[in-house]
Amino acid sequence: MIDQWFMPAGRKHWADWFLKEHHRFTITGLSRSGKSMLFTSLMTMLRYRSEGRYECLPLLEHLPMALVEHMWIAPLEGFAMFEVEAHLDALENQRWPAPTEDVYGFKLVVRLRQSGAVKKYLLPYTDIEFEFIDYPGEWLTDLPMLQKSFQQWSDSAWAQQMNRPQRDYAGVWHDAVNDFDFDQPPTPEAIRHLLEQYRGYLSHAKQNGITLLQPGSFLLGTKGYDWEQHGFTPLPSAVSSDITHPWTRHFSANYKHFQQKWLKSLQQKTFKQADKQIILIDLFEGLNHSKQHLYQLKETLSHLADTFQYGEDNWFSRHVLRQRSISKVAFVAAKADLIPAAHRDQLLVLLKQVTEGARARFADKSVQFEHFLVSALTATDPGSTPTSLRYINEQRKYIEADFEPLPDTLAQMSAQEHFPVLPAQVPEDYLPRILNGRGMDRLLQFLLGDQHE
Ligand SMILES: Nc1nc2c(ncn2[C@@H]2O[C@H](COP(=O)(O)OP(=O)(O)OP(=O)(O)O)[C@@H](O)[C@H]2O)c(=O)[nH]1
Ligand SMILES: [Mg+2]
Repeated sequence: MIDQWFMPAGRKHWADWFLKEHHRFTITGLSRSGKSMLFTSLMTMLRYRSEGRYECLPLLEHLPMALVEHMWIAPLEGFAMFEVEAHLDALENQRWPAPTEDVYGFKLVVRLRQSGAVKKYLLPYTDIEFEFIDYPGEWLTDLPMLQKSFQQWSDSAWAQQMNRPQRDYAGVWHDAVNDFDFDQPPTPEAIRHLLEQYRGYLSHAKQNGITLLQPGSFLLGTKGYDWEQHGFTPLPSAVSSDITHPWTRHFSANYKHFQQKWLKSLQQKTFKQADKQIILIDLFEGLNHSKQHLYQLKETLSHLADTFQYGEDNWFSRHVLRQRSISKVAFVAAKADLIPAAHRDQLLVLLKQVTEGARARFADKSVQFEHFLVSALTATDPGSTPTSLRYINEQRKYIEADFEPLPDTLAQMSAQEHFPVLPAQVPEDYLPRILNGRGMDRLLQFLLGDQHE
């Protein structure tokens, strides 16, 4: 049996089977939650640290370091390379990375040295590949549409727009629908008019911190889904309940097209099985607006729970990390530097409340949850008191701001209350600030580390 492995063909087979272990991480994060900044920091840290010959790699605390021979970053097959240079250029010019409009990837390859005498001879190294995929957050919120018919989606979209906070931004769109004559045939002009109105609502609501916006893909530029050709909008239930209605027929057909030609391939390519799940959450947008916005975020996260997928036991886990196959999900609050250290415990409490609905969906599964805070780029400095921070404002003045404590619970927050978010700009010394990012080691440990800490 062993003899076979010495033969080139056998060795090759062995190599294909065991030498390449893939671990895929898609960070699940809504639009503007900080995914691209997080990947930019992650890649920059990995680069710097791997060039530093790993001595300063607390991130790999749980990986037997004697086994690591070398690690490097490489393009990911089938994906355009994650635009780290463009993002670093933006930071160099004191701008945050631009919103993502397409899918990008990269991989971290960790080459392991085998320690056992026999293994060492048979397997001079093992490449473990960690794949990272970045995508526009708008794509994510569209995935639950795969499970719905046009009519179901249309009805749920209406219902959501009738509730606050969405209702506050839907007035123009609702007026346009009230004034619209659905007895006219769905001509290209009439369709365009309705689509423009609906897109107007989506982008207005997005600018005002709404996360539950479907289809989010309609908000992106020209690279994604061709909504001008194959777009649709929700229809009043009097129309959508009649499947023979010309508007219902037309939009149902476009909706199916969206599911088949767009969402299915998106799910297969971009949101394929991930080994561990990180759900990146921006609480500041909600805090900036209102309590209803935070409840709305909570609702969005529980809708997304259906699209979460979990990894299974694999060779790497069993033999290198000695894990059992327990799924693990980390809910991570991004941009923690936007709040003083004195209030961060409260932010964590709020994070746990916002994820309650999503967690309840897994009550019957063996899933472990972690909650922690991260800042990919610590753009603020401690202020003169424990409750203040210093930061660079939009006029590029370095100023200090003091913070009220966050509410103890969401329920305690009054309907009018809101917590303005700091418009912190990118500091000139962004690089050391990336390398000292808060919570990044915890994040990497979660991704690469032992499950039984
Ligand atoms: N202070 C601070 N702000 C951050 C941090 N990370 C992201 N931001 C802010 O959040 C914004 C969105 O971050 P991105 O990384 O572009 O978010 P994204 O999830 O990639 O967004 P999409 O590409 O639109 O899906 C940035 O433009 C920054 O203003 C951080 O670590 N600290
Ligand atoms: Mg992005």
